[in-house]
Amino acid sequence: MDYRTWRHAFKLDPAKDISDEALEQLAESGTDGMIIGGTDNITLEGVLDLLARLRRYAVPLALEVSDVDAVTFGFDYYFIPTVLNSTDVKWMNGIHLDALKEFGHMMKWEEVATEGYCIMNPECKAAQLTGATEVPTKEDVVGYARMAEHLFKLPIFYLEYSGTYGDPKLVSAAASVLDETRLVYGGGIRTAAQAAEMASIAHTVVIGNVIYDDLKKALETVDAVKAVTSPK
Ligand code: 1GP
Repeated sequence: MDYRTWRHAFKLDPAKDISDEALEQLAESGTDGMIIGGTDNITLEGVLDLLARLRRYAVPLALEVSDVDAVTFGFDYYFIPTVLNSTDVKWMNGIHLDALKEFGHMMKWEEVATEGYCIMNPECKAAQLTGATEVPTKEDVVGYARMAEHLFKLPIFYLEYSGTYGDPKLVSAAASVLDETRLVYGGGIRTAAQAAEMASIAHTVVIGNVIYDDLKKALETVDAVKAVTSPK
């Protein structure tokens, strides 16, 4: 299933342990895609382990690249984050240039999608790492969304609240200015109701940490999202 139609995705952290039983339940839950990605201690070994254990299922798999040394063949998609509100150009295009110089000749561009990240929670690891230390205002969010769609023509605008539940009004503000670019929401979803709320505003909803804290609750988000009509 093409990532441009995903409504629900689970994000698995290769640095965290998870049982085969849990992986099976997640992969067969009806979710539209599984994203492998994290911030700390991402190793090729960890990525390969999840890839090998998930590839037996039909669910599409995407690698969200955070460390070039942990990239491998075998995924359906490669999501490349560029942090629009980072204060360090390294996280916007720096490591990207290094990666392209080394691997550009062997990339299959139809498998690659760039995600314009707007990091909303300055406490999260990704914010600390990339220097996204100021909370973007509503005007900032709208500006970044327009930047993603109109200036950079990115396929994905990712509002990243990682670890905290976002403000639906702010997410709506981003949604209201996007036509072509997909709005992906991630962060702090711990219940089916929260998943449904964000799915009524964003095109794709990403479920992360609750997988490791409360698998049952994580699985409940799938039907909750599917029950909601996708925004335009
Ligand atoms: C993290 O957006 C995802 O990159 C999901 O966030 O872990 O808070 O669910 P949570």
